[in-house]
Amino acid sequence: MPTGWDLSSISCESSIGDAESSDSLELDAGETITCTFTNTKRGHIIVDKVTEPSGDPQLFSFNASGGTTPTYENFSLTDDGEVNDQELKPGNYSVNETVARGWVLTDISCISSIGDSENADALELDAGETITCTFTNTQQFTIITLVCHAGELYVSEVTLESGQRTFSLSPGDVEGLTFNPCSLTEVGFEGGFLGSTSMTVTITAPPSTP
Ligand SMILES: [Ca+2]
Ligand SMILES: [Ca+2]
Ligand SMILES: [Ca+2]
Repeated sequence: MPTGWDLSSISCESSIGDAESSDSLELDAGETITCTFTNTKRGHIIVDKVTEPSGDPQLFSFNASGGTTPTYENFSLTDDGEVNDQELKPGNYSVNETVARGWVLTDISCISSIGDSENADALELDAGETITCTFTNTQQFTIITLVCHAGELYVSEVTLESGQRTFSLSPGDVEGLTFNPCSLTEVGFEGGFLGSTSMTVTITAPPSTP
């Protein structure tokens, strides 16, 4: 059997109406037996990962299901790494992503080599078809740590650009921000934005303990 092919059926017909099996043919005088071997080509499901911003090293896990011998196996991807390419028998499959913390799944698109319309959660893989699905994730800014002199409570504002993960502030960057002689305190901030190129964040430092 050539690789990428399966023997899907064998049928034998006798000209005199006998029941015939290809592994034990009983040829009678004047009989013609016609055997048909049918091979089915496997297809491919390819999944590519794209991150915004591009090339982020974050690993994304995918749950895959469907198929028997072989089954469609789970896998993980990064943007820069190889795509996942599995050779499978024609049938119904699905693939979905476990969205990593700090990321949003912003697009899934699947393209069929034979022009079918395909959805990642209900793929219909045909013989010889290649379906390529691209999962795009957009990064939220995750943890922003503001290091400040926390001798006193202050409120300030900064503007973050899309894709920006961290920032730091210096005296004079922001109106009202002053550095008092006191111990350093880390202030954690978590949030995210989509659909805009910038947002303004209000940061409130906690009261210090004397
Ligand atoms: Ca016969
Ligand atoms: Ca990629
Ligand atoms: Ca298809």
